[in-house]
Amino acid sequence: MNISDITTLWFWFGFGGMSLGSLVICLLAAKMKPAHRYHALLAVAVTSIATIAYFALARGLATATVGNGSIYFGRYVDWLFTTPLLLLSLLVIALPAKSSGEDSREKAGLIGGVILADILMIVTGFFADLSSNTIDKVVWYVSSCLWFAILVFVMFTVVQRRANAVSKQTGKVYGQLLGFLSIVWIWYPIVWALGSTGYKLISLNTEAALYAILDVSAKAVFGILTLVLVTRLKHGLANNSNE
Ligand code: RET
Repeated sequence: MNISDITTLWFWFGFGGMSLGSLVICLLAAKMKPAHRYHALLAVAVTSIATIAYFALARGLATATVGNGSIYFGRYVDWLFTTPLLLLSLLVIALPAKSSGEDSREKAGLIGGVILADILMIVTGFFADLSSNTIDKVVWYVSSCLWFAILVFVMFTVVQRRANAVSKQTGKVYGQLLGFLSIVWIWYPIVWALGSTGYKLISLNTEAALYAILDVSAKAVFGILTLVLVTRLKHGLANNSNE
């Protein structure tokens, strides 16, 4: 195992950022109406899982040696749990309850489909990391990117339309959060391709720094932003007597 001190420092940065994020989310939750706290529950579930993952990474527990390199498998375990929860936190905004049986089935299909594509994206990305053969690696990587493209496409089209149909404000808030999420998420396959898992154009330290900054943005900052916007939205809806 070859974890330099700087890489470990970035893991601790991730641990600190996620802990602080969890704390802020709990404080915001305390101010929310109990009926709306499920948004905070999703957000704090994500930051708590990441806090554990970063602690394990920093302590060298979530790393394995495969062939002549090391794999930070803790990242994939973290992503496998947190990315579906992050998508779910957006989906519950766009697809609220109160609907007919037919509509519920359609919603369940959408949620299941998006989350399945996400899981396949992470699993195929992990296989790409495990592959030592270049062709295998490229095939797994491209397949992961395709699942990514599919889930982003569905979130921007079908789900955005459903959010717009709920109310103008819901469509706007969903769109803002999805915009933030896409800008952060798009960097993951880029860092992966440039880093130790791909072309090795950036050092392990830079890779750890970029993932830590992306993770804190995608989880803690995104969670806080979601709660702030959702609270404002519910407030607005209450004023318009829709809720
Ligand atoms: C991999 C490599 C293969 C190609 C693609 C990837 C995408 C990963 C993504 C991860 C998102 C992680 C988040 C984590 C937590 O906050 C697996 C890197 C497309 C999009 C948001």
